[in-house]
Order: sequence, then structure tokens, then C-alpha cells
Amino acid sequence: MKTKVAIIGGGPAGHLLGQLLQNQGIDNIILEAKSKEYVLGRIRAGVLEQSTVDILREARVHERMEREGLIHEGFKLFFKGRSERIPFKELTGGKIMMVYGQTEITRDLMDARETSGATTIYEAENVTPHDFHGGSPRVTYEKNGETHEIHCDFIAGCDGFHGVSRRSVGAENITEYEYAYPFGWLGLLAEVPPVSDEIIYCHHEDGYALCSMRSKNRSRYYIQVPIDEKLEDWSEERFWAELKRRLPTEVAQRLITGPALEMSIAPLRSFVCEPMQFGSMFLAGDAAHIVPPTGAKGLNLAVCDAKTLFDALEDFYQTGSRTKLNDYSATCLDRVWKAARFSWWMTTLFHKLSDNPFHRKVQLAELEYTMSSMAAQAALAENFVGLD
Ligand code: RFL
Ligand code: PHB
Repeated sequence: MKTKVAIIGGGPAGHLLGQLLQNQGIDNIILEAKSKEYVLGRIRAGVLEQSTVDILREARVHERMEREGLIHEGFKLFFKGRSERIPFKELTGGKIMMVYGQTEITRDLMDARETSGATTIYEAENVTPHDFHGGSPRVTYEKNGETHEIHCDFIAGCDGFHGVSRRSVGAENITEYEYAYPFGWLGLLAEVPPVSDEIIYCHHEDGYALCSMRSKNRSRYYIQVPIDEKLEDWSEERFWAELKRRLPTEVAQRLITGPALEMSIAPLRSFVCEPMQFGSMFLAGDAAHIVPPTGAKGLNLAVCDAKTLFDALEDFYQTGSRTKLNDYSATCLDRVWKAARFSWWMTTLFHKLSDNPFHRKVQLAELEYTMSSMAAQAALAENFVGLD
């Protein structure tokens, strides 16, 4: 087989890149290790920056998002019995966030791809990129016991943190920066109305809590748990009781509980690899970087990478210039490190970091300072809605 761009991974980064290329008639194939149903069954992010909304519009997968997505203009912030609000729209000259699940974006992109007739190979096994430093880049994979080979101009490694693309790069060509936090998030999704029409970030002495949503009838809640916590030790009743205990009383009293559609624990990690380009292979999204979800940046970064790579590929196919391709790493990493910094800052500000009361005192001082300073609130808002 032959194509222009072989895309490894059919998550949001891979599917969006495929859609943008497809719209411009640039031939591409997506190789996804899992089935379509498995990919759509993963519950992950839900908060989109304005720039992500704009890119999805450009990709022409915006109709359902605009119908069903919820526009947010601020978020709530609870600490030490105080209930505050960050009006980010007001503080950023009009920028909003959109609540629309990653699962829904992926579904919209899959539907658009099916309509376009582009090729996606699901349940592709042993996907392996070859010769991306040489003159004949290609990707091999196995399906139904047979080995296949795809010759291509470029390989896009969009296969997430545990994917094969980054692992295929020799250690001498890559630098990895990593920090694993000693806690994770226990998340629960339920078909109940959200406790608030805005997202709530809650600092509590026993650990962080987050109240979010996917729609007016579907809520997503998280609580901080130790990294070695076992999911089987958490019944739904125990989750709801602990969430209520961490929320201010008047909010806990309003909380509507219901059967869980999904419950899972996600470890929190900061990770960046440099560079993001290796010859004719480019990494995009979680394959190149992971941020803890506290700043809601992971999916937004993946979308920005896919768009930056698309712009560079489009320029190459239109003009023959490699300038944008050669700038890909530097362009992405500038934004990635700023998001890594913000996500780390939000994480260390809100979570219980240790049993040492010094940490909590400093966190409370920082939260109080933030609420007393318009400049600090503006900096928080500017980073939350996404830097240009
Ligand atoms: P994805 O979504 O991980 O997609 C990668 C795809 O590649 C496939 N794959 C392979 N395909 C072929 N061959 C291989 N060898 C392959 N290995 C893997 C996988 O099956 C998958 O379909 O990466 P992408 O596209 O870069 O998108 C990134 C986002 O998914 C991610 O940044 C966010 O979801 C992160 N994240 C969250 N971000 C937020 O902003 N807010 C959140 O609440 C939030 N919650 C989460 C999260 C990530 C989680 N992970 C990674 C476990 C919750 C979880 C549990
Ligand atoms: C979510 O809705 O899953 C969500 C919201 C805000 C975050 C992280 C996750 O910061």
C-alpha cells in the first residue's frame, strides 16, 4: 500500500489530523490498535479552549458540538470555606471554554471520516514505523495474521503516551522530562444533572475535588486519591460520600447522585519529550507530552499539535517548502512547556501534596493572594482559556 501520510493512532490527534488532510485531498491512512467501540468507550477530557473549538470548526466537524456543547464563561473555586469565581471571559477580553466530551469529538471525526471514504484500519497489531531517518519511510502492521506494509512520505505518531512511535526513536536522539505525582484522580461519570452550571475546583485539606459535566444531564466528578489506591476498594457509595465531605456543605446538599456509567483511576504525570520530530516522523498529542488534567490542557494540546502538523504538511504539498515542517518541534514545544507549567501549577496549588502543614499554608496563601489580585486572576484566566 502507498499513502502520503501514515497516521499511527486513531485518538483525537490522529483523527483530527486525518480529517484536516482529507479535507485538502491529502491522502492518509489511520492505523489504530483498538476497535472503534473500544476507542469510543474511553471517558477522558471534556473542556475545550476557544482555539480548539475554532480548529474543529475549520475541520468541519462543528455542527453537533455547536448544538450540544455548553459554553462556559467562568469557573468556581472553593477553599477554606470560601466560595469564589474566576470570570475568565471577562478577564480575557471575551474568551470562552466549551464543555463537549472528547468521546463526542472522536465520534464526530470518525463519522466524518467514514463519509469521506478515507481508510482507517482498526485492530492493527504490531504497528511499527521504519526508516523515518532514511529515504523510504514506511509502517508495517499485522491484521488477521497477515503482515502489511504502507509506504509513505511522512509518519504521524499520534499513538498516545504508551504508543510505539516514541519508543521507536533511539535513546540517543530523544530527551525525556518526566515527573510522576504521588496521587491520582478517581473519576465517576453519572447520568445526573451537574451540581453547578459551572465547573468547581475545590481545595480541601484531605485532597482535591472537581465537579465537572458532559451535558445538562451528565456529570463528571473527580477526587484526589493516593497513587496506590485500588479501584475495587471504592464502591459508588463511598465515592459520593467522600466527594460530599470535600465540598462546602451547601453544595454537598444540592448534589444529585446516581448510578455510575464509568469509574476509573488516572495517575497524574507531567511528561515532555524533545524534539517532537525525527526525520520524516512527527509526534503529536500524548505521544509527545502528558500534562496532569488539573488545567484541562491535554486534549487541547493534542488538537493544537495536529493543526500545526497539518499546516506544515499542507504547505509542503502546496509549495514544496519544508520550512514549517522543520519548525514543527519548536512551534509545538513553546506552547507545550507553557501548558506543562500551568498544569503543574494548578496541580500543586489544589492537591494535598503531603502531610506537612507547611504545604497547605502556602497553598492557602496563594489562593488568597489570587483572589485579592486582579493581576493574578487575569494570569490564571489567560492560561486557563489557552495562550495564543
Ligand atoms: P490518545 O487519546 O491516547 O489516542 C492514542 C490512540 O493511539 C492508539 N494506539 C495505537 N495505535 C496503533 N498502534 C499502537 N502501537 C498504538 N498504541 C496506542 C490508542 O489506542 C489510542 O486510540 O492520544 P491523543 O490523540 O494524543 O489525545 C490526547 C488526549 O486523549 C489526552 O491528552 C487527554 O484525554 C488527557 N486526559 C484528559 N485531558 C484533559 O484535558 N482533561 C481530562 O479530564 C482528561 N482526563 C486524560 C484523562 C487522559 C487519560 N489517559 C491517557 C489514561 C483521563 C485519562 C484516563
Ligand atoms: C472533565 O470534565 O473531565 C475535566 C474538567 C476540568 C479539568 C479536568 C477534567 O480540569
